[in-house]
Amino acid sequence: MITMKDIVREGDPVLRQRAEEVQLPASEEDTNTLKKMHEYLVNSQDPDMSVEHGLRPGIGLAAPQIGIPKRMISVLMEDENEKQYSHALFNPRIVSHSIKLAYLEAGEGCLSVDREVPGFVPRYAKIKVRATDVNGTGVELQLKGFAAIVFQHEIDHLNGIMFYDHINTEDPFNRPDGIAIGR
Ligand code: K2U
Ligand code: NI
Repeated sequence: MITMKDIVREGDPVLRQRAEEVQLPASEEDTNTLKKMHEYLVNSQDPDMSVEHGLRPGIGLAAPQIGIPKRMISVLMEDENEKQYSHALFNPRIVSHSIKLAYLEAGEGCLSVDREVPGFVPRYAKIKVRATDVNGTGVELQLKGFAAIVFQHEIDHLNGIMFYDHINTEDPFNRPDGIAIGR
């Protein structure tokens, strides 16, 4: 199982690379890696497992965060309307997005960042994502609000972008012109 010792921390160049497309149909190795990434999110959100194994709770994980520069992400979350999302995806791509922006009132964190980085992270309020799921099936997801934010955070990791790259350095709490989520 993946534990915190497997999570790469900021400063490692793998977090600043563009991850490679996964060759499909996915190999057994890539499929297994993606399943273990999803398993980390499940374990990290289980009160007993997270305490027993010292897992920092996560709602998303990207392969570069475990040192693998491949375009694979996993998401396990519930949005502001209690809609559940459970995805393990190869080669996710944002194919369209809103002009309107959104941001988390509480700001963002990252399993690869062992420090608070305060400030609003402006992102698209709505996105359409196309990908291949862990079973090899094509998926198209229309995402908005918190789910859209989480998917953008994870897809950013595939492009070597960290959440704090988006924060306004002059005025971190300058409210982006968009929807505040979690108010
Ligand atoms: O990629 C990661 O490091 C996992 C991130 C996911 C994230 C996405 C959007 C905004 C914040 C974080 C987090 O570490 S998961 C931890 C977490 C749990 C519940 C709510 C927010 C963050
Ligand atoms: Ni992150």
